[in-house]
Amino acid sequence: MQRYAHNPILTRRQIPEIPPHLVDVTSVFNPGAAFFLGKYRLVLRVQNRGRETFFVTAESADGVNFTVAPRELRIEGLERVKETIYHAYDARLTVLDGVCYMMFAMDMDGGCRLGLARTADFVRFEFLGIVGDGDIRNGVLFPEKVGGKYLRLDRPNRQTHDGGPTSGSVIWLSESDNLLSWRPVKPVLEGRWHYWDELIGPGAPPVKTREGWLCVYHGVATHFAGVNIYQAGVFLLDLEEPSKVVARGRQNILEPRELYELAGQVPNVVFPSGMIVEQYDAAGFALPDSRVLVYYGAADTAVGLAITTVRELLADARA
Ligand code: BMA
Repeated sequence: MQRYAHNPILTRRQIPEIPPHLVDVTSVFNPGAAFFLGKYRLVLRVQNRGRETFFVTAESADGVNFTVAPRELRIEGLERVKETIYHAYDARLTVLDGVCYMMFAMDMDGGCRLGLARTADFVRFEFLGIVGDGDIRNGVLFPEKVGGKYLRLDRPNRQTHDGGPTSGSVIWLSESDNLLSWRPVKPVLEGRWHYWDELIGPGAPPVKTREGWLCVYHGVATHFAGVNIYQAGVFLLDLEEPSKVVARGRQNILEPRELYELAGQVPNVVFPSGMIVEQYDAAGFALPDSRVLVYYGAADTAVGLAITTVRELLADARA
């Protein structure tokens, strides 16, 4: 992938003052992305100096120059959750049947939960519920039903070290009849110990291509002293049987190299969370030569953009 020449595309400086919570914010990162209602749209994770987390939307006509909305995104109905939600973050956006769905992580006392919301206008977001049992993160919804079921990839969390945040090394396929209650189907992809992707999690929602479901994910190398390295990679799932891996790239496709990826709130992080494919054929398959915009969190501090094509990502998955 090629980094956009004027990266990062969003930093704390582009976040308008939104009193009382968002004044002189610390960071903006891990955006959900979708092309919806004729515009490129992001749901940003914004953190203030209290290390409190908020969602803010942004829109763009070209996928590169974004205008950030001067208001917090409040998810209507989230107050129905009676337990404390310490942080809601890492939105993943999927347009399905003309509605934009947002799956996101919620840090709560029992661990991390997945929340689901939807919007028809990108202004009002309606909370649909907590979708999934147990400690789980990185839920990404498929853009259509497969075999009559709604599908998502997700990543159950396990304790990796005492007191540290939970993480995981297996991506699962889950299915649902109504988007609200979900069942795990099968483990799909495992971390590769000793290499770049030891811990893994889904990145952006899968994209339908003639060769399979194209998936971008993040991998964490944990075997270096000092600091973990977060990178992006790509794999391909079978179109009809998405629990089957067709191909998986051996190397990462983006790794921390630029200063804004190497230094920040969490150093050495590129965290892909949104992917927009610009062109599809009449049957809904991504065109091989379509431009692909991959949005990622850089060092948990800023938003980066990497640009490629469907063809290149498919080749990377087979390399
Ligand atoms: C992951 C998640 C992401 C974060 C990344 C790097 O486990 O918490 O939200 O960007 O770590 O800190």
